Amino acid sequence: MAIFDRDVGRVVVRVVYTGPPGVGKSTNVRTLANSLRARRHGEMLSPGSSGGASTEFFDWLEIDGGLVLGHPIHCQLLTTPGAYAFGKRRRLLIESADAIVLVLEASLQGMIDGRAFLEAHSLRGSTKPLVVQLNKQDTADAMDQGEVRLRLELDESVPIIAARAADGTGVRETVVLAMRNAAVVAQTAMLAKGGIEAISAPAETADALHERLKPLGESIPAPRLPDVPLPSPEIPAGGIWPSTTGRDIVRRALAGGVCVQRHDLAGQHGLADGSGASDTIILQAGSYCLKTSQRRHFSTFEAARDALVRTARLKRMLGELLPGDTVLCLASDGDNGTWLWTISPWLSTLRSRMLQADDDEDAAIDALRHFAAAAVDAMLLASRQSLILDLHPSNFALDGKRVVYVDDDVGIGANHPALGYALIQRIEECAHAPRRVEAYLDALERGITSRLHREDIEKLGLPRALEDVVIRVPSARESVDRLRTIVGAKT
Ligand SMILES: Nc1nc2c(ncn2[C@@H]2O[C@H](COP(=O)(O)OP(=O)(O)OP(=O)(O)O)[C@@H](O)[C@H]2O)c(=O)[nH]1
Ligand SMILES: [Mg+2]
Repeated sequence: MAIFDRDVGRVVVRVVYTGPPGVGKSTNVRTLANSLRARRHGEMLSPGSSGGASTEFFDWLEIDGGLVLGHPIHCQLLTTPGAYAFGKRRRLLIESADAIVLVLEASLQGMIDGRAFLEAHSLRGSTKPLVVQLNKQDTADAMDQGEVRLRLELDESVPIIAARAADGTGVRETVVLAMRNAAVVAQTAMLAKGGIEAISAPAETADALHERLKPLGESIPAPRLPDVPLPSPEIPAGGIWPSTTGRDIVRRALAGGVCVQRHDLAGQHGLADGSGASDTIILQAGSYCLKTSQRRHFSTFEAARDALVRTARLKRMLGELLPGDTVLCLASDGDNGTWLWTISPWLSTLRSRMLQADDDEDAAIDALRHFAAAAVDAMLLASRQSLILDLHPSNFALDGKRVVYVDDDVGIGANHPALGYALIQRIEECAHAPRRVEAYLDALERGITSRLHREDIEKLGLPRALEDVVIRVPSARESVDRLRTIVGAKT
């Protein structure tokens, strides 16, 4: 709330930088503290900080700049914590702002987080003026302002500034616009209330604000996790893949400070529908999935590192089937050994899409078509690169419009033992819904005809694989025969 502080003879306004965890809010203010030495009052403060990289209360920097109705302006620049656990503190800080800067990462994931953040904090259409900063333009998949405006449905009145806060680009443009917004708010308040005296009050200090925030939103206690060390961005070289971008992704995944173990998913599909039992530990951390299992526990760091190198090589061979932002990371537990974790975006699998789509014919058909495309991809990998995927819909997901393989098990071999069963199982499951079966077979036919060669079919032993499967649902027989004919036509 803009006020006139008689003691300093200035109008005091507050600009608050907010946004999801790890997007670069503190980096913005730190950069300004270094570049605006002449205009700042005192150092940048981070009260209550326990020394970690994430902000727990706020960063604070006071700078001078501009005039409002002839009175000099003094601006408090603040950041909020990004971590989900500090939501109450974040809300109070946003509430106290005259103008807001929403910092987002310019990536696809940044847009998903940004949209959720806009909604959760009602920033769209808020009475507080907003500037959006698209940070980390130096990363590979950075989007431009036009695309972001469309994706976030921001109208033209909200400025979007491209930035690389780490090297200072766009930082000053952002603060200039936000301070101008805050000055307009102050001017409007002064005119509405009848002059400077009407908004006269002592300005809040950083200490006072810290006291106000202390009782709020103690970190939400993390639920008890299995006795397995979590991945960390501090892992030494050789313990993380890809080595260049991996640390940032791990940091982002853990930035929320809350991991939830998803007992409901691990092993669930195993015994129930024949895709094998599982000893997997699955954690959800914000919009990321962290996975490990007893089979990925090694007695020495070296053995775990060998497994990481092997797994990374296989992951790379997945090509387009590898989800973006996938990381392999070792986590050591002293003498108790080392665990190999996979971190990837949290995606809904084709299996869960099929289950959710039970009453929705179009959604079910869409999931089956994607599975058919994934099956053809898997056949190509098996035939041409001897890479064996576990062909079950719970192991595939949609990453945007792309089908990806989310399981860690990738085998090497000349033939794909479960191929026939994997293809026929979907027909049997949907035998009660002829439109679904037809759409699935059409999609398989298209893929097999246009993408597989006769040599692929022969190498995979596909006709034999289909003949060998025992059909358990009599009404599926005709459709299975059609699949056999499709494959037969290629040989
Ligand atoms: N590649 C790249 N990294 C950046 C950029 N800006 C900031 N970072 C890095 O992003 C990480 C997080 O930055 P912070 O400024 O601490 O992020 P924050 O939004 O304050 O994070 P919380 O306080 O946890 O919410 C740091 O490692 C920064 O160096 C940028 O423009 N490009
Ligand atoms: Mg911060």
